[in-house]
Amino acid sequence: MKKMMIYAVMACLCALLNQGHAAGLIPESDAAFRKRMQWFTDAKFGLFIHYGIYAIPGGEWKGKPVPRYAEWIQCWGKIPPEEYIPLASGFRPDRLDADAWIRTAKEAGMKYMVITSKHHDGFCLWDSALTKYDLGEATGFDRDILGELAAACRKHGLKFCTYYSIIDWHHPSQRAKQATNQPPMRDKAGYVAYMKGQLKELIDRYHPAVLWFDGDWANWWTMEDGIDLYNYLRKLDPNLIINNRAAKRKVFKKDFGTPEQQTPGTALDHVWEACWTVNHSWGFKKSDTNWKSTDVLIQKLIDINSKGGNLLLNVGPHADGSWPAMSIRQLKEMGAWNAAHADAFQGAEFVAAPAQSWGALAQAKGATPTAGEFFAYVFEWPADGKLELVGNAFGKVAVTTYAGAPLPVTPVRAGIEIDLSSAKANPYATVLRLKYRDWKALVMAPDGFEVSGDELILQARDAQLNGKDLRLRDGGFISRWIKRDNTVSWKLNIRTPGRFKVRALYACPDGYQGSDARLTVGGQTLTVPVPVTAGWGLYRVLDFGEVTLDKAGEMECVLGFGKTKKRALFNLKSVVFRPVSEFK
Ligand code: FHN
Repeated sequence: MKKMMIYAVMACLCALLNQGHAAGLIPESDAAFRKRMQWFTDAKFGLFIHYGIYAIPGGEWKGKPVPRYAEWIQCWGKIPPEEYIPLASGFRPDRLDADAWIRTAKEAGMKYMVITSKHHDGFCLWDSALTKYDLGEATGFDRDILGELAAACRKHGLKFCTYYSIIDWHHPSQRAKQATNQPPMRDKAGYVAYMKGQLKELIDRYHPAVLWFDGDWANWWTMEDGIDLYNYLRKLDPNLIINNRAAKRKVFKKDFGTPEQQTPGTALDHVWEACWTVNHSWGFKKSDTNWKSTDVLIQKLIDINSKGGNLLLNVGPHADGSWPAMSIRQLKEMGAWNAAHADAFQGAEFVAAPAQSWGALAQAKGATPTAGEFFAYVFEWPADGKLELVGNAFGKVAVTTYAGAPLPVTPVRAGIEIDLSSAKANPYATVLRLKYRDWKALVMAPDGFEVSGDELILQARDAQLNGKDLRLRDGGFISRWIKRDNTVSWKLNIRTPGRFKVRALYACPDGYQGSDARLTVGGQTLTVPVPVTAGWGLYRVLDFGEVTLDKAGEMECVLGFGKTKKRALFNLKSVVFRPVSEFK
């Protein structure tokens, strides 16, 4: 009986954690939470800034490139503290123009900025009374750059927010000969008091709208510590928003979840914001020229917003406070597209409509199933000019280009087909308007497969993952399919033997495509090459062809690499067996 009680309590706790709540959190009604989060969920797009003394080496040490993120150079460059700490004396943000930073963000369509007030190296971008390892004392630089940025945010109507790392390689409690991702902890109570003191300084001086924590993976930091910190901060400022890394990001989802360098496959059951870099490294890295193209960035923003999330897009300024020219260009081009499509950017909101393999869907604010307007964002222009929008039934619908030119519409089996032959594709993303009455989502397998109800749908979340690298991610897709022997498998129960069309929903961006995917079921093997898709979060249908399953009963379906192996197979959401004929 006792064991049953324990399991019951654990089940309740997991259920609560899954909802993003956790025992001991400061009480707040759902309505009050929604009110407090309103500006954030409306914002859709924010600027992330990784700025600190790590920008001085910019990913190189003693003339040699150091791998991985530049803000981690003290760790990956194996730099002893006595060599790294003196960097601070040369840190002079002379060319930091706060007004230009925030104006550029505003023109891009961003509504808030998050800056690293203290990253893992422990260097503080403000003059803290609790340490000398800060802008005021370690550099002799006498400007209050956080104060300037906060003022510029107020002037331009953006929210000023600060990032703060729980890990602190400089603080005596965690100081080590070699900085690592799991620094020691010698005096937890003392360090927590230091953190709380610094956070109070930030709140009292700069009134950040969001405190964006990081470093939650530290093995000495617990959920209880996070809840205590969260409650402490909410009491200091009841309107403050705090990200889920204040506690443990894997189980804690308040105030918002923070997928990083990845976009969930579908909407999530909590508020969320995906953070991405415009190239690869968060901090400025001289050798990092992996700039994302503007179409990828715009499609990423649309894809994330269409799933109800925010995009927090990172820029890594040079040590002097100036920005890389490419970052300025990327934000300007994003801003031009957002301004030219304002109705479909800030005027749009999430709608629980079946995803489309060619792009994304959203609705105009205030739309209802009875009447309203959808925006269709076309990333992949159909070769034949016919765009099939599956999974949505309309009583009446009129489709036009964003500018309002009518487009012919034909009803099809699982939705409508739009004739784009008279429309012109936008190089970044083309927006169509669908003014409708009486919309409803059809019964859909996730992600756009039209279903007649007798399909067999094998979802990522139901698969057995055979390979320790494979990961099932938030939003229901499998990633990290990198080892040749990695496979996923399902048990298939065939009730009506027959011939089946087999398709998968996959994502495989440029540079990873080209492997063969091999699917075996019922003693048959289907092998197809994996074409490129526009990004890891942008899924397309992969057609494996047909199989004959002529016996009823249970069988195994296994999916993996074929003979050709490139850097990855793909990200996978689902495999669908659709009956094309039945054997009576
Ligand atoms: O280790 C950090 C990393 O340097 C960077 O700050 C990212 C941005 O969210 N967060 C951590 C990695 O999860």
